Amino acid sequence: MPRATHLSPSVPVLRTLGPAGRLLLALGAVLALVLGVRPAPAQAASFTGTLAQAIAQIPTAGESNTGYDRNLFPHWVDANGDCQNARQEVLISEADATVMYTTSGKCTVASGRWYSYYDRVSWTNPGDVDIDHMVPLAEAWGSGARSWTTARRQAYANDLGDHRTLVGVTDNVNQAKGDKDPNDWMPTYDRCRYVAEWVAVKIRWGLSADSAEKSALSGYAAGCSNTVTVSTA
Ligand SMILES: [Ca+2]
Ligand SMILES: [Ca+2]
Ligand SMILES: [Ca+2]
Repeated sequence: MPRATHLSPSVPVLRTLGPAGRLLLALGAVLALVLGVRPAPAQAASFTGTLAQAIAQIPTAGESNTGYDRNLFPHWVDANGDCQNARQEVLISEADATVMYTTSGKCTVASGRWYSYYDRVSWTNPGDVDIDHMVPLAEAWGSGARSWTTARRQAYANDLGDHRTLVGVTDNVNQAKGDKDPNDWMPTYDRCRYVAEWVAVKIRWGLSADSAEKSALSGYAAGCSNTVTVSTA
């Protein structure tokens, strides 16, 4: 018998029911309203929790950098077409002093002041500031981005939608970090912030973590009181 017959009784069926049957039907309808009509939950669009809960949220998986090439993550792009590429956009948004530009077109930053929290140093020449991919491109590749489209990898490499993905830091500190995850490299200062931002970026982009990285994150997190709130990209 077609299932729809059960779910949508016709009026003649109602007429054949006694008062008790109609009452049961009405109760069923109320129950359906309370329990049944909520749409199935969509994939979580955001996460909020303690740092430990956030770490638990990240799937554990082995990483492989086979096939990685920096060019598979096109950057820096100018997604909104205002002539400022993503590097310039981050410099402009993170500056804590008035930004000067190389030309009146304001495409390229000439000077300002940027605080690198990894080493607690400020710079006024943008040439001293690297825009760090919090989760390095090679790390992203190994922990999930190898199965993405180039368009999604480009969105990741130029992510202006969450200030934690791209962070202006002292150039030689960024170079020391290289492609390393928190099991192999940590900044000198503000490690709780660093771990919380690392974890937020991994959740935002649905990236996994290898087991050594997870252990390292949990070890650092044990001494942190941070909470993590993040929207998925
Ligand atoms: Ca732009
Ligand atoms: Ca802009
Ligand atoms: Ca890793």
